[in-house]
Amino acid sequence: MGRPILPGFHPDPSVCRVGEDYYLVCSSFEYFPGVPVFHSRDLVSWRQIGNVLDRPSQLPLPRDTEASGGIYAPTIRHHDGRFWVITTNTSGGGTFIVTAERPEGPWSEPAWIDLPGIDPDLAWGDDGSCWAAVAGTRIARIDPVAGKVLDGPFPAWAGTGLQYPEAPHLYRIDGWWYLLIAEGGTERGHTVAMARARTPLGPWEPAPGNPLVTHRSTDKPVQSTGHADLVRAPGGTWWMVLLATRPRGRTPAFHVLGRESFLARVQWVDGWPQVGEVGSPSGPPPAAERDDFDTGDLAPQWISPRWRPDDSWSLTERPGRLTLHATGSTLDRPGCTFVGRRQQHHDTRVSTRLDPGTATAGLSVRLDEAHHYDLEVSAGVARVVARIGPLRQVVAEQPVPPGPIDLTVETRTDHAGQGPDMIAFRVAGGPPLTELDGRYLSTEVATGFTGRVIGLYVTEGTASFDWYAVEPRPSEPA
Ligand code: 6LW
Repeated sequence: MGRPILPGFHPDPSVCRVGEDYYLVCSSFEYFPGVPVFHSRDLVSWRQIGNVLDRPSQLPLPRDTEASGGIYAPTIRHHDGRFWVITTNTSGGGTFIVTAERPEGPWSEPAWIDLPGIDPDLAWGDDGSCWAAVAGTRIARIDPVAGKVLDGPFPAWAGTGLQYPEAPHLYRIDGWWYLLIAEGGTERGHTVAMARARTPLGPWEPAPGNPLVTHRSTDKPVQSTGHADLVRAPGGTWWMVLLATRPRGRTPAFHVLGRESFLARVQWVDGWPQVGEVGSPSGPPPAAERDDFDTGDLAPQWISPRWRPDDSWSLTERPGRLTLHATGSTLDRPGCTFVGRRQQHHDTRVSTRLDPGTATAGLSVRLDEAHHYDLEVSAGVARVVARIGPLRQVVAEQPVPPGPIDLTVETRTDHAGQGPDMIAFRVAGGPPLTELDGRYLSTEVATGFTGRVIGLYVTEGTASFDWYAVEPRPSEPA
């Protein structure tokens, strides 16, 4: 079937290598902290080691930042003994560069740069000149430290004529400047294409084999392949990371995990890359995860929409628990206290032990403010609430005893293509209160660039959570 290297909402991957170590970043949109950083030794197994943007001074997201606004496609490079990330805050400030000595951080404050456009790239010439490319495609010579455009931007190769030429990356290889882009838009028509020139200013010669990658109009289980970056392994082999989706269920299929990161082998033939199968059947199998909230800080996987005010959460108020304080907002509006992790597997069970006290709190499967299913406890009653577009409804209710209670959501996708995607909700390990069709929490319904996040929330009062556990279910095919 083709396994992702980073399942769940991890789009727009960019990768670099330092010695034997690979580092990868991807887009984070309206979530804080932003731009997750991963480490790998083999390009297949990745571990998140931090977030590039972990302070509000680096990630000023207005409270009304739209879902799928915020941080678009970053590029990570290692140059001159430092790591460099260039990305765009589409909700304020535009494009900026941050640097770090170590990829886990701390990363610098932003150097904002007046270079309109998304999907910025950074590349250095043999003479030390630094070039930035943006979607469109336009290329400028820049001073990456001062955040200044020195020359340009100049128009560059903008693809074979498909819509949305974007995601440019420049590489200096064997005396050429190669320009890799995505075309066709991030949906089913997505492609990867390439051109080369002797200077960053052209003239550009398109690859004879364009598109280098596309799954459009095929029945492959991995779709929307595009937005790629290349990396050379120490032994001289080349690899591509790129985004793709895994639509499932009855036609037209839906994808519920957002755009995920995949790997493909690259071989150079007559000066151009040829790209192998996207997605490794031998990749790491889905792994269980558990957080007992016993550490001093939240693990880097925990994300919150827009901002996570210091007074909204605590790991010390009740040691060994995550305590959340309501802010006055709800999951239907920006500003709610919500701490979650990306849903990474089609078939998974996510559980938590909630001590609700007198609060209204629970476990939510969230795509955005207008698309979420919530299993919550309030005043001795557990209920399932469905918010789908303009509609909000309590779907099931059940009385529960006072004190800590286990909440579970189970997701189940129909891999045979006959039926819907299901989400079941249980309290205290009992039978499901109800099952809801998960296709309403898909990108095809909600639109946007993110994917599902399953998280802990409170809308009234103060509640604490003892642990959070993810168990991928065995039905997940490779
Ligand atoms: C983006 C663009 C894209 O920055 O989607 O798939 C946009 N590619 O390159 C948001 O991820």
